[in-house]
Amino acid sequence: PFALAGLMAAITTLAATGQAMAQDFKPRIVRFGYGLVDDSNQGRAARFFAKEVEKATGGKMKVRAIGNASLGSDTQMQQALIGGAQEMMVGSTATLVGLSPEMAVWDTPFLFSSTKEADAVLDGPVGEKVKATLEPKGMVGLVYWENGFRNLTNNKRPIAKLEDLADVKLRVMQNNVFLDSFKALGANAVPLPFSELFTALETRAVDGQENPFNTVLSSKFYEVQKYLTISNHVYSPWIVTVSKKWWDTLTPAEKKVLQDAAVKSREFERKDTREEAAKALADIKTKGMQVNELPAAEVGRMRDKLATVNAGIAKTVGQGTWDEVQAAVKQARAV
Ligand code: TF8
Repeated sequence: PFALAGLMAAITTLAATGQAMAQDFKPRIVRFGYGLVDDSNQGRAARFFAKEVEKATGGKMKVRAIGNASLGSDTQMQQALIGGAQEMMVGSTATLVGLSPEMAVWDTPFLFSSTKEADAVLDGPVGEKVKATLEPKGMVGLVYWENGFRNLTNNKRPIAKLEDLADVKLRVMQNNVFLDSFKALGANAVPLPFSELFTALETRAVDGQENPFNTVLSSKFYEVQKYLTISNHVYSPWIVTVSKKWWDTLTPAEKKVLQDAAVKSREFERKDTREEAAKALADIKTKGMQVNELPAAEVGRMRDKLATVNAGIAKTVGQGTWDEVQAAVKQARAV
């Protein structure tokens, strides 16, 4: 009977805490926008995040994961977050460079050579520091997700040597590092929002693009692209952000729920992305794309050519941030 009484007391306490917690949360609708299709690593992680938040708030805070750039391209959503017209989004760090120049450091070609390095640096002190530069611009960065290592696709030919890029009209993200990088490689680089990319490829307005395997699959680029060249020329992070205007209206308990769910979503997303990427090449071949690996010697030439953009990146992000990132990579590599 004694044990039973203890158990009853414990249950009562639990119920009371549960109730008090539910009362901590006001009913809120959170519009969480993203650019890829629903059936993508981005979409799956956005829905995972939504479920976590609903669970933690007893259904009070409802996250609507809205994909396909239905709420706008990355840059349009950023403006909506800053203005307070939208609560949350996830998108490329590369599209934030116009607002926060420090973000350009993640666009450094060949910065990371493994996902282990990427995780350590992005989740470490310098990653936090770069993330924090968003706050004065009107956005709060929660966590980095993995977009992944980028590879080339195009309709002209397999890229077997650098010179093969010469007359390729290549879509790049809207950011000077990407523009300068591909110009340095000799391609005809054209900046375009991701939301316009499929149509641009389909109508042959551009010949090619570069993105991780996952996106080549989820966005069905294999339908409109013949050749895929494995180059792994840069690792792209995504970043989950919140409107600062809206963030400032939240209680500490609500902020904590979002932060905790974001960290859980990061673990989920990276695992999911890596599992998908590991199987992707076989899927891409089945879909009919011709796949080649950029020969090591040519990767070396690509690296050399791209090293010329590094000085520009260091200037954009500040020498201090550049040095900190380089040191963090070195440290991660040594572990
Ligand atoms: C790109 C990026 C995209 C992201 C996504 C829409 O090529 O790699 O994956 O911007 O959030 O634009």
